[in-house]
Amino acid sequence: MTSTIDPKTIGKPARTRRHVRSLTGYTPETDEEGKEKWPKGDEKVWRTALRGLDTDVPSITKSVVNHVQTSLARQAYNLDNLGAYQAAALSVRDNLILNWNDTQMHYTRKAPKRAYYLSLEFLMGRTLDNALLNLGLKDKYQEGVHQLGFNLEDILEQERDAALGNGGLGRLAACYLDSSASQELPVWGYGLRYKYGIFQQLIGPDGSQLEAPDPWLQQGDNPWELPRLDVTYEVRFYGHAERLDGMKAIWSGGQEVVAMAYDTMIPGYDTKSTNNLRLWESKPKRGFDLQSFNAGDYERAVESSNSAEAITSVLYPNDHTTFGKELRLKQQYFWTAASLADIMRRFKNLGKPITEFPDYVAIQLNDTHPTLAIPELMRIFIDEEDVPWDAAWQLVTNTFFFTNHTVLPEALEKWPVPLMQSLLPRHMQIIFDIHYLHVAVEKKFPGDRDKFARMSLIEEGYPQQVRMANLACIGSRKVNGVAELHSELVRTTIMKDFVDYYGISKFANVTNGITPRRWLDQCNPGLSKLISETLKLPKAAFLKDLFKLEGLLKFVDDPIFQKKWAAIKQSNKERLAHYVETTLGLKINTHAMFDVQIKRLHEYKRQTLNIMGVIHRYLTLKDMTPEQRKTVNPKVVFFAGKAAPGYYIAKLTIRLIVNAARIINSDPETKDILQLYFLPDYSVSLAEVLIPASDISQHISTAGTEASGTSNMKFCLNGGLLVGTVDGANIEIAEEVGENNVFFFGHLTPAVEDLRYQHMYHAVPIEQKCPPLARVLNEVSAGRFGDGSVYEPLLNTIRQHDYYLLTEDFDSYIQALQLVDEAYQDRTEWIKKSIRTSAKMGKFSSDRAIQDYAQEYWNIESTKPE
Ligand code: NBG
Repeated sequence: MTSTIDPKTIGKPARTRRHVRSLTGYTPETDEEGKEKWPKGDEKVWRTALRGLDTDVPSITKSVVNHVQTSLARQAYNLDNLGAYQAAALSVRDNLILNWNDTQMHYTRKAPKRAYYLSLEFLMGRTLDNALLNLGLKDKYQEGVHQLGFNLEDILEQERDAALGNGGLGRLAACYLDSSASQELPVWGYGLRYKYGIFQQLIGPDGSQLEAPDPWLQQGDNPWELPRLDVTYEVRFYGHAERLDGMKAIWSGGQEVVAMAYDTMIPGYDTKSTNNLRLWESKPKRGFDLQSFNAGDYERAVESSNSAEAITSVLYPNDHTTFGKELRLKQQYFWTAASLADIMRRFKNLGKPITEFPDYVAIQLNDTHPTLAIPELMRIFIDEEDVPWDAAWQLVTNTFFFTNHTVLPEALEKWPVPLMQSLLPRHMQIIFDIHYLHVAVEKKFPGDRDKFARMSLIEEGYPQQVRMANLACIGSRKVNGVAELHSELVRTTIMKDFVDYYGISKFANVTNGITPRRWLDQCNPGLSKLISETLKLPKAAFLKDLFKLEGLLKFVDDPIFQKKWAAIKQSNKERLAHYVETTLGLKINTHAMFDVQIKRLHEYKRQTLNIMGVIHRYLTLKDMTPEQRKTVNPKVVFFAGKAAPGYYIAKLTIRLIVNAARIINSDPETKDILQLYFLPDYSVSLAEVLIPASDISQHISTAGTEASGTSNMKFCLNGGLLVGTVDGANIEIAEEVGENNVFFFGHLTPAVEDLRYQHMYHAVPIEQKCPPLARVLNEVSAGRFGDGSVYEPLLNTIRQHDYYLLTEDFDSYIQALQLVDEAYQDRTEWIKKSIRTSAKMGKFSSDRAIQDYAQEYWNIESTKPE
């Protein structure tokens, strides 16, 4: 024995690990006659020992109890709801893994063209309930856990949301995974496994939003993921790129970190197909930096491991904004590099020539966040695969597809050239090379230098910036927006020059969709059951083909059906009231109309318009006599949503809502007819309680700003009506359900630009322009809802410039709300509208949206394991 160690061995594994692939991607070898060989031991012994799915109650209880005993090391004596959740989850996961294994094996054997959905966000919510539904085992597990002394509902409540996303963009990605698996399409998701997802929102004593880290992994093991120690790639940052002959280069030096895969099973509904969501975690390549250690600098040595781990430590809590943060750029490259390395390895296993890459691989870029995949694939083709530049560009532009999710100018990603040059020197070269190739544009539009400047990948300035949307556009085969109006705006504004250059056919639309499994059956089981009974169809029929809901139109005038429909809405309102009472200790009038606005806090979404409307209503009620008040339709207004931690105005809006709620809810004159709630910590799970309970929901963005919206579809599917502007998917919803079933107001998109110009250069004082709104602002200023001076910066956004045009839309908004009140008085007519609305939601299933992508973009086909 010796007490010294050889520094060369520090950080190295004791034994080198063999690269043994577990789980996915194995195919059997064949003998000389082409018969498949059993790989090891006695085939018979193996076959009798292999297990199948647990689908009957006794095997389910057995499996749950086995997990209690072994995986959890517990007994019936000390098993609480959390333990029961964990055991049930592990047991369900066993089933998922079997299906997942078969599906992956099937893909490997069949080698179909696959699509990869690259998204920096996947807002999955809870998994257990969805897995049970998709496996068709909900009733069995209900019975099984009941026999073990538990209640399934309580167990489901134990699960923490996986909240690796900010809002609509991340939830859309989650819905698309569900639809891909449900339609047996070979689609994988690729993202990052953040240690902390979107922050937990708390409300402080003064009504402000406070942020705490999201503890989603703190329950111990996450049963829904498989750490894949055998799937790792090295990712380089910094260093230098040395050009060789031609377009090739060698990139070396710098820092290398390791990406390790975590796989999450994505079960399809009513099918064995179970797809994969692969999330990458960053790790240091070595435990620490040996050179620093040898030089006696222990702290520096550990730093490098910290900096590697930092890459996937936290989801950026911004939506619609990106700052030039180095760590964010590192996240984007880390994720795209690992994903492409993985995709390339899988492609190479097929043994096909590299020129066939786009015949086997389609990659969807979810917004500009994964755009670095374009220069990265160029780098792989050119530097590693020896593909000539033009051929490589041809392959790349046949592989990628790009979805744009916003036209807000502040949301278009740009990265400073110096930052990119230092972090990704080789990619910066490639981007410049693509840029020079761009002279073709000059040829097509000779002399139009402005056009060329607008289309350039580089924005001039100090510093120069790389425009990611332009790069995503030229590197992709197709570009799409997410609702008709939005796609039209993409074509006529941010991508106009590219439309002139490439022609219109490259720029299309795929209207967003939502999964009816989670957003109808799971969140509203009562309604799903009623629909099934009424249509005399098994649930699967309409959960797989949402157009079947049209059958409900026949029952619109049936008083018995109307009554049942209304009873379900009522019980969902009571469920929400119960939630608010148990979590916040507040009592809600469930006979009032429930009016809901839930989404990220953002000026363009105009929660401010809503709260000003509520205050206006309050002031109007206060002006009434007690007799007049008796005739008023009681209303409860709910808000929920998070503000980006650095978004001052959005946070002030929350503060105003919370403080207005305190005053309004405690005013004895009005509290029976108007209540206001801000529900903290909005999440997928909270949405599942709120959405089925709403009578009316608000989607009131300034026209032309909300690309689509997806909660609007969820509310309508659950029989809630919509008050909104002529924006995003609201328009298509109205087209489907008929304009007399929605409440539209406000200026239209073409007017917005002129109005903003007027506000800028010919401003009319708010007192003249919109006296009722001026009164509301004055009351807030005067301190009616606590210290008015706090709100001045928020109020001034309306008084000065009013970029989001509240003063222009306030009057018509108040009128629309009045129409809502009047319509609600005629309850039968309201219920009819509600039924008609749900019945016409077929178009908004994410199954339809995914089929659009699969057929029109990716060119992939359904295929399922035996
Ligand atoms: C959001 C839009 C929404 C849209 C979702 C999903 C971003 C950048 N965009 O209107 O604001 O519904 O994307 O497409 O998060």
